[in-house]
Amino acid sequence: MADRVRITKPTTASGGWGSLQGVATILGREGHALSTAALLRKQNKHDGFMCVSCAWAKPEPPHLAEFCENGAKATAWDLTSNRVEPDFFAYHTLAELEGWTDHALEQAGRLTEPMRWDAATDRYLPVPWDQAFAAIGTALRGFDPREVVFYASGRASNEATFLYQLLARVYGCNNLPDSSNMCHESTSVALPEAIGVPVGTTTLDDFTHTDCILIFGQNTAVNSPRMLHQLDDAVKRGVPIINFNPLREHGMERFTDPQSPVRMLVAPSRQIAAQFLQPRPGGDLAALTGLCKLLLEWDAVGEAVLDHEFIAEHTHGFAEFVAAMQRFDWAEVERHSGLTRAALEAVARVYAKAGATMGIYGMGLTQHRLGVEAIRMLVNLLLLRGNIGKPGGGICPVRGHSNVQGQRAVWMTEKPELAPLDRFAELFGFEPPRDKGLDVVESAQGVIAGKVKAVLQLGGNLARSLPERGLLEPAWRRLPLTVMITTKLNRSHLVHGQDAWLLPCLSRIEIDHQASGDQIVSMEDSTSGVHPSHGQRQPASPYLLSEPAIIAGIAKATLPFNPRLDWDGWVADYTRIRHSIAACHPEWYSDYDTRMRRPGGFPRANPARKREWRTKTGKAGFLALETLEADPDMRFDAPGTFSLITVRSNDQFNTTIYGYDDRFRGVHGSRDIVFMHAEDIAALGLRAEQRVTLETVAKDGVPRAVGGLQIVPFDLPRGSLAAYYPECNPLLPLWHHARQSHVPAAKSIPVRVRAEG
Ligand SMILES: Nc1nc2c(c(=O)[nH]1)N[C@H]1C(S)=C(S)[C@@H](COP(=O)(O)OP(=O)(O)OC[C@H]3O[C@@H](n4cnc5c(=O)[nH]c(N)nc54)[C@H](O)[C@@H]3O)O[C@H]1N2
Ligand SMILES: Nc1nc2c(c(=O)[nH]1)N[C@H]1C(S)=C(S)[C@@H](COP(=O)(O)OP(=O)(O)OC[C@H]3O[C@@H](n4cnc5c(=O)[nH]c(N)nc54)[C@H](O)[C@@H]3O)O[C@H]1N2
Ligand SMILES: [Mo]
Repeated sequence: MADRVRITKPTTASGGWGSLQGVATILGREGHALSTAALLRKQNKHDGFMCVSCAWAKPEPPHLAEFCENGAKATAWDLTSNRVEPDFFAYHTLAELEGWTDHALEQAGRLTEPMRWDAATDRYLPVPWDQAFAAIGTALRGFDPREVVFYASGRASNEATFLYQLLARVYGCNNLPDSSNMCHESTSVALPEAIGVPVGTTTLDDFTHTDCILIFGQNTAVNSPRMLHQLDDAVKRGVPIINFNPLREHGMERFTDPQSPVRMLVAPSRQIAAQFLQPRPGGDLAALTGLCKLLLEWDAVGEAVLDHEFIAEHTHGFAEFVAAMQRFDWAEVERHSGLTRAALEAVARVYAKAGATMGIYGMGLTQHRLGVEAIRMLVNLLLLRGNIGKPGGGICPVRGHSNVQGQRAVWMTEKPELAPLDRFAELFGFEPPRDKGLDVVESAQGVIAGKVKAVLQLGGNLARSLPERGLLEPAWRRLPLTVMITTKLNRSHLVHGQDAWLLPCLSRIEIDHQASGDQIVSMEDSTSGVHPSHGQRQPASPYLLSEPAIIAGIAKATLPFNPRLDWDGWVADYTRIRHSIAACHPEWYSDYDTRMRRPGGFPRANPARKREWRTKTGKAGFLALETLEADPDMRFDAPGTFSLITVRSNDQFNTTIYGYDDRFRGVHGSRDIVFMHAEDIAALGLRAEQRVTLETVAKDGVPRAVGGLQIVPFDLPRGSLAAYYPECNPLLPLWHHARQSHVPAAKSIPVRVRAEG
């Protein structure tokens, strides 16, 4: 059984001494405090490396220390002095390792050599690179390409990712799911229809001009802490910040700047959120509807709160939208949002008076059954006052992985219409497949049904990050081939296919030496800024290859010879990869290599910023909503049914668990917990710290349960629960995903609570 939880008062200030202590602890634990501390000064700097943690924008000029507690942890975790060398497996069979925690697996250290699973001994054994490529190539040539999935987790560079998607397409499929499929795909579906681009419109500059910031379901202090600088600057200017989050996230309430030692000593932490509203999970759809209704009502009685000029010139669908808003009554808005009309009026008043306004959001909007619709409603609200394409205003999806936005931009996508296939054909002399590929949910369905035969992973840990663990794990073990391009050991390497490979790669922080010299790679941040990243450290092992070199090795061993696909030339000099990317899409990437090297990199073109709407009608689109229910197919009001939110702690990066504390939520020593409202605890006759089992409420006959969770009382709406991802992923049915984008609805899982023992 897991460790017992220790509950304390939450740390109220993000940043500050707590954050510095967190950095010091992790640096010490990973065994090289001083040298890593020196390295951190290079983090997110133009001549340094881009952080491997989040995708938040990199200002130019940067702050003196452009890193945060969690970025420092991520750097130290990559550069650990621990190693998993082949003799590690002489001591540990995979069956034994399955008993290890996810934390212990990754903490064992960096993988050093390519390895293949040996069934006779149940161990990974080293294999030279050329033999590994030859064997993988032979295996891949034996499959129908449509049975093979090429997954990427959002960390790999634009250069590696471009080669990876080319490998898949020349091989013959568009099965290119990305971590984005579990994350911001709702954004990629919602925004093109609304404003003609799949990405946000704001830049760092907008933070200095904005008059109001609305944040929906994004936990800045934990998941993109460097953004606290921009929020803090805005607060100093008196800009109201209004937060919508079912959980009272203490890290979002106060902030002390760890970069300002004087302020840490003399000044109390500064209040970040001016107003904090706690909707029900998925209640944002109704809350946003309420806000829009209020503006429409006030404008109708003569208060000039709408930007009619903008609406007339730049939008379509306004009349239908107004009619739809009128169909919902206030009782419905209040019931579905869990917020009172008065609370929404207080927010609408601030918004109606504010000049430029930004709408920031994260997984709290995207990971719902109606995640796409919720984003469209936020755009509706912004459009009402002309807040897209004006300085200080705009929509700001906060991306997750450090290069997830860049990956989708360089055509890591299962949707063939989003890739310049004709250009690929012309430039590289092959006929790209034109049929739609599998996204993450469809890939997992294919694995369970036995239709998918092989999965390649460029990073990531699908055995942990995907829904439906109970059905997926046994199916995964039946896969004929799994190939993992990876830095560290994780669960997906233990729950492996029949023929299983570990191909260890360089971390981005390491020096990548190729025939033409040391290489630079590039990535795109949440505000479409493309930046270079220079490796700084000697590789963890002399046997490691870079991601581009591994992809090229597989490609050459798998694909027929084609002189226009210069795999060796690309690997010898990544500048050539950037030239190829630029040739595929000059509007975005002309002079890629030159522009990337300028201080601050370059912004990828974004027509919506200039109010150029590349939608079907040539205008920005209002969406007329049909329902306010968070999940029209599920009854959350049935007695005993709770809506479970799965969240990240301050001590993890996705499936990478750094430790067992979550100081912002006052949780220490365990992740096997469930947050619950005090009155719900009492109503069910339970008590704090008691262990319970959660069971999914679904009628498909699949048993889904997670046990051993200790109750932690927390400030969240009654009827909702929160617990940690990935521990609770067995509860998430594969079909419980956003209707339009297929993003797993990880923020509203219908569950029941059962007392244990
Ligand atoms: N340190 C660290 N940084 C990270 C990551 C990490 O794991 N650790 N992960 C990276 C990745 S891949 C991503 S995608 C991002 C994720 O960053 P976020 O988008 O912040 O994701 P989460 O922490 O999953 O959830 C965000 C917030 O949504 C709230 N929420 C849940 N349901 C609702 C709802 O219905 N409505 C509203 N309004 N809010 C809701 C939760 O309480 C939580 O505070 O962070 C990236 N950065
Ligand atoms: N219930 C629930 N499920 C979720 C979520 C949720 O909020 N709730 N969030 C979803 C989201 S937003 C995301 S993005 C996904 C993430 O899902 P994944 O992309 O599958 O998982 P990660 O934990 O980001 O991947 C971690 C692994 O990547 C490998 N790795 C690390 N660095 C590198 C590198 O430089 N190169 C290579 N090749 N490999 C590397 C390491 O082996 C590490 O173990 O999970 C999703 N799943
Ligand atoms: Mo993500």
